[in-house]
Amino acid sequence: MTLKNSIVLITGASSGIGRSCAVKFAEAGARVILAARRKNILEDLARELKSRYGTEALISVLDVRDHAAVERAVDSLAPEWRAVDVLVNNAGLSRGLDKLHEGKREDWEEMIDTNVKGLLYVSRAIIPGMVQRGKGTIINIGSIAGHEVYPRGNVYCATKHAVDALTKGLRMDLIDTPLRVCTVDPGLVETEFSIVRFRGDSERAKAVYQNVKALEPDDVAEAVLFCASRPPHVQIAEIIVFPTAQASAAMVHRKTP
Ligand code: NDP
Ligand code: 8X3
Repeated sequence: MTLKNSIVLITGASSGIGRSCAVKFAEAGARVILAARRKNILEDLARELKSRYGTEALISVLDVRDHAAVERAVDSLAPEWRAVDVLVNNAGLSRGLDKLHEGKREDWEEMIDTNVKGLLYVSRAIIPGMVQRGKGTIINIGSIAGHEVYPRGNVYCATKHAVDALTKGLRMDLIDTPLRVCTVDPGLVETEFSIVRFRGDSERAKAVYQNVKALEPDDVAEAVLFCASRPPHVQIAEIIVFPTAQASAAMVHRKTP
């Protein structure tokens, strides 16, 4: 299915997997709506996409945790941007790696509000239009943490298990429509994810990717693009992508330096 001139809304487009998705969709000729909180980064990305691919890109400075802001952002889309063809629900984060009984309430709330409620708010605002138009692909970025739990992953893993349940539930609820619901669930990807998780502790973040060739954001974005570009009768339900040196959430082979 060609993506040329299709409208693709990507949450969390300012970094990592979301940014790579924006580049891949732009390369494929799509028009992109770039949503995240960091305006300057989105502006730079929009400029880059315009100069590299001639892409029409719209910036949406948005905190997905704010349901009123999400509704306003979608309601205020100009008519030529309204008919979103592909929604990539990517915005997400992890905070901390603590034992549950020692965890911080504010970390739990940020993860649940972003990864679960944020995804719900954006989906609720965008999907009715897709249903009305009889066309649309929703691609959630889950995680291997949505299939397996790892020590100290407790709440982050719970949010990604919730994303898995929401993906499956949504697919059932849309069964009588032409809409498609997909999930791309990566293992270890080197992005800002660990810097965010460890609140700027770059040494600790670097250690996560030490002595292992992690996935690059482009590797995941290619899987997302694959889901979106299948013929209309093909629905890729789920793709799990690991680095070659990973076999489960907690089993990563690190080369001895
Ligand atoms: P990054 O930290 O590099 O990117 C996260 C993106 O989410 C940023 O663009 C950030 O933008 C955005 N974001 C975070 N909170 C909000 C918010 N409240 N409102 C709007 N946007 C928000 O991490 P990744 O690219 O790795 O993460 C992307 C997704 O992939 C997440 O859902 C993550 O859980 C998932 N994932 C990551 C893996 C990994 O190993 N890296 C593996 C499996 C899944 P801004 O700060 O500008 O708002
Ligand atoms: C991010 C990957 O394994 O750190 O979802 O949870 S992991």
